[in-house]
Amino acid sequence: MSEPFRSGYVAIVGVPNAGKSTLMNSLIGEKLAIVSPKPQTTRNKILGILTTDHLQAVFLDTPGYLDPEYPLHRKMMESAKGALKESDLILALTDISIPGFAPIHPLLLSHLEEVRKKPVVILLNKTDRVSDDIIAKAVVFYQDQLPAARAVLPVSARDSVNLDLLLSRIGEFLPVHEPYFPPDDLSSHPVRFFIEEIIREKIFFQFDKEIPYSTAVQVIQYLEQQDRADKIEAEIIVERSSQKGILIGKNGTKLRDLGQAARMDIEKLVGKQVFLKLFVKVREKWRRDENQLKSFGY
Ligand SMILES: Nc1nc2c(ncn2[C@@H]2O[C@H](COP(=O)(O)OP(=O)(O)OP(=O)(O)O)[C@@H](O)[C@H]2O)c(=O)[nH]1
Ligand SMILES: [Mg+2]
Repeated sequence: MSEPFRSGYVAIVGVPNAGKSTLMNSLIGEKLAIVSPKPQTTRNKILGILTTDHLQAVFLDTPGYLDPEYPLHRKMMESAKGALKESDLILALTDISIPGFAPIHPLLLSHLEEVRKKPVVILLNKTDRVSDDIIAKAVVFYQDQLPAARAVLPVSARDSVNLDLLLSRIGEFLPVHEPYFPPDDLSSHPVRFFIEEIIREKIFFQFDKEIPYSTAVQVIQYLEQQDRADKIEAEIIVERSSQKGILIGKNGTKLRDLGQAARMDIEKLVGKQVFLKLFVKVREKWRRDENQLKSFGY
């Protein structure tokens, strides 16, 4: 007799920069979630779907756990908590390349306590950067941090090391259930969302200091055109006019570079050529304003 089909939601949580988005992308085999070397890249709960012959795992990539400093941070922590509540299985990702290891964030521990009946698997990520000795020490350190965890598994999200094993462990924990999504679906977010994320990713790569953290992106127009490039207009929202100047650059060069980099990825996403027009707008203190946060999708 064949095994019954299993299906469920799998939350991926952990500190900023641990490699949560990288892990989800590697598991799914597509670059769905944006990734950057800077912390706090992910701001929303991002859904990614993996369907095999035996199972459907609906992954929820989340913003990294941090001490909230402003309302945007609080929204980010709410969305991580929401993912924990929706999930059937929790993958707690750690970065073991950090010397001495970082303890699991206290806010994550308290959120896990609220969902303590759910299985948690600890993933020790970035094993490609450390020795076997460090991996062995990390197993002990994190099992001690979270004694209720059902398993501790070393992985490299970037190099796809141990992900087959992880997938079979995921299968063990998912309930017997019909698939939630059609087998070919990779996500449930609209194309606009991914376009905004791609532009944000390029900002994370091309700008430093507070700029990536002070920007939001909104697609304001998407005009599909037959036999011609689609027309996309997007606004980049910043908090101060000085930031607007930095984003635009001398003679508009910075904004042009940004638009070019984003356009290439957007074209891969939509599978055709696009015209991308970017505008920069100042919305003072948007990160602290509930209404603006909502209108920007947070
Ligand atoms: N060496 C190595 N680097 C990795 C691995 N996984 C992720 N990274 C790198 O770590 C950095 C952060 O990766 P992300 O996937 O953006 O991390 P995240 O946990 O989603 O971060 P936030 O969204 O900011 O919370 C990127 O530079 C990745 O390339 C890994 O297994 N090995
Ligand atoms: Mg991320």
